[in-house]
Amino acid sequence: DKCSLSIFFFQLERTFIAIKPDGVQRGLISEIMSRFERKGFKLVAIKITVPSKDFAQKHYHDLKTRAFFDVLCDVFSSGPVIAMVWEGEGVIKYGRKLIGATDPQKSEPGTIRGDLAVVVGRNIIHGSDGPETAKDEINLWFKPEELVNYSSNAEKWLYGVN
Ligand code: IDP
Ligand code: MG
Repeated sequence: DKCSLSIFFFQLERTFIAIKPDGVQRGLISEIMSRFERKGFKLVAIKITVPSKDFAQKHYHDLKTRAFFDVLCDVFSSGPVIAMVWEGEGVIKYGRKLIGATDPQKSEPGTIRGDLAVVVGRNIIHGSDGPETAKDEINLWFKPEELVNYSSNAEKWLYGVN
């Protein structure tokens, strides 16, 4: 019937995005989320949680040899984080564009860090840097059943599929 025909098939690329404790404390949750939402990306998982330091070290394990690793993990576990998974075509790479450069001083105006942050140690948001890290980070932060599969009404207008 007509209902079962209205199932759309998309490249279900997903990325892990976190609003860090400094972004939460500064009241930037909805500001940051709206940039992903208005772009056309789809929220498929979200939670608010205070990561333990041990969990922060797992999340940032790639950086464990860096001098700033300990401070980074302290800041990251210092308060609530908004952990999210966003879905859409090209969301991993384009999510990084929305976020801007690691150092807010080098982030372009119009990006999240360019518009809303000043120093690298308080750059308010995390985003996966590639397909492998996206998969690993989503698995670290969420159980499979916490990821919600649904089609949004906007998809046919975003992607032009009908
Ligand atoms: P990214 O968040 O843009 O992916 P990464 O190189 O993965 O950047 O570093 C993770 C986080 O570590 C950064 O977002 C930033 O908060 C922090 N960081 C990176 N480089 C420095 C530094 O040179 N000094 C202090 N903190 C840093
Ligand atoms: Mg990174």
